[in-house]
Amino acid sequence: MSQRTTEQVYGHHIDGDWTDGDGDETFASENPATGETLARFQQGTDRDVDTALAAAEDAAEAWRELSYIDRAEYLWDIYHELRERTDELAEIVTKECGKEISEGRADVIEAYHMVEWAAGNARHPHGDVIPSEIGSKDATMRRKPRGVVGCITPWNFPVAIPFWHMAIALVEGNTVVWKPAEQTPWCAQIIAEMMDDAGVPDGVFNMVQGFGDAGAAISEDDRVDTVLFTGSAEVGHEIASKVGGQPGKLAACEMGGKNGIVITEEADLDIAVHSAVMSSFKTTGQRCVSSERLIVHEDVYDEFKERFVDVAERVTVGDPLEEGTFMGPAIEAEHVEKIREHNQLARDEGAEVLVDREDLAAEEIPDGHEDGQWVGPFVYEVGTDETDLECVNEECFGPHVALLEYSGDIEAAVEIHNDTPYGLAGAIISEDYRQINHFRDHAELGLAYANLPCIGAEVQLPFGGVKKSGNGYPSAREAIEAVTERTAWTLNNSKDIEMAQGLSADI
Ligand code: UN1
Repeated sequence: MSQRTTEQVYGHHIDGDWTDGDGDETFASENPATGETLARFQQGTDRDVDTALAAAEDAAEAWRELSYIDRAEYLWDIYHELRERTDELAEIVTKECGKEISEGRADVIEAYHMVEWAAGNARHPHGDVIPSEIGSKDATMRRKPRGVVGCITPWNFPVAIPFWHMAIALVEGNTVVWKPAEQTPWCAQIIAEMMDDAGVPDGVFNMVQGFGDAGAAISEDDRVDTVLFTGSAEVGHEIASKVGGQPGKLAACEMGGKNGIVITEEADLDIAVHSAVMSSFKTTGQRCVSSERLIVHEDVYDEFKERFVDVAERVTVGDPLEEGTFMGPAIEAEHVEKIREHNQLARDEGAEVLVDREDLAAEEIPDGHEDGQWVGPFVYEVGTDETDLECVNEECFGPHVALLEYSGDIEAAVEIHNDTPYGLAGAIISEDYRQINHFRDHAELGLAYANLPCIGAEVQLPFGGVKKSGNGYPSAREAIEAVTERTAWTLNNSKDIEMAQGLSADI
């Protein structure tokens, strides 16, 4: 099932059927490490989205009538398949998005963790019993599915993030129309095959391959009740303002950040270097939680800088399928260009460049990988009076990281940390609990870590950001809020009508 041919063109999955859809255009999935074409796919049109939404609407009523536990049964099948095929799927993730193989595996593992959480949660309470002022009244909160959920997902977690959205939406009784990232259609095809194999009823799950126009057609359609989006700030802000602003519609968007790590004078520098290298360079800096700012106290600055630069100079950038490679390629040529532009911006703004592996040396590029999208670490320093430079405020989404030296106390560090329009993930490295607690209470973040990298969140935690990083949590427990309505359900057990707030019931 996972063998693909480049002759066949794979289609969409709409209303329980595989279909080529309405369009004539096709697009290719490419291995960013080699430039090789992996498979070809149909490019979805507005009409395909329309057909998928009609199917999702038709299927909604019967799906919501099933019990939570019956709906979860479909996901348990997928859970077992993801577990059984982890290594095979990890290789596909790595081939299609270039993440090194342990990350490919972690992506699939994160996916089945999410499926396990969502399906297991079907047996947990889904409402509240709430006290009433009136003894004879039963007051409760009951949940109902919102209806049709549009899911728009990124390429960097091509298996995990689709399940963040869809596992929750489906178990809660919604039907789904999904537009996967155009860079990872092969992973999407496999997920759709799993839904098909699990026998998810026709129209409950629909997948339309394609580009941003197909995503926009989903998010802007009135039949969609909730949009779950994870991806770039540019697209997320557009969806949040267009969709979130419409009465009756809801958008939970999680976007990027200009994530920072504060390394205080009380830091264990082994932990500091290790955490910073993981946070800045894993996934070639292409996680929305990757760190692009290291805010380091003057007392430890020189030593930290020397050790960090040393590792950044020698981390392996190479064949992502080889165990032990630290960083694979960037996702595509256009993105390499964007990373280069960010690096150039730092140079133009007068930053002191400490590591420049933008052009990898020819001997670093593995044989047969000459057409890969290679770009290595870029590290620079700027003064603390330069925190308004564009290079330290705009997200690069690459292995591009600034060192900022600070003096003074933890308050000063947190002030620099917060001086960005974003607020997704961040960390403090310190052995002093007062500094750690100050960071916990004052850093403007959705995900805050102490003495750890700021990547690698677990699925049972809330995942989302503050400020420009998002307006919602499209995963785990918090995603339930986005895909359900809450009804305050009140029942009178008496023959008399008695009102709250002392309101007279006399007529
Ligand atoms: C993303 O960065 O786009 O916390 C998602 C992490 C992963 C998810 C990252 N669990 O690093």
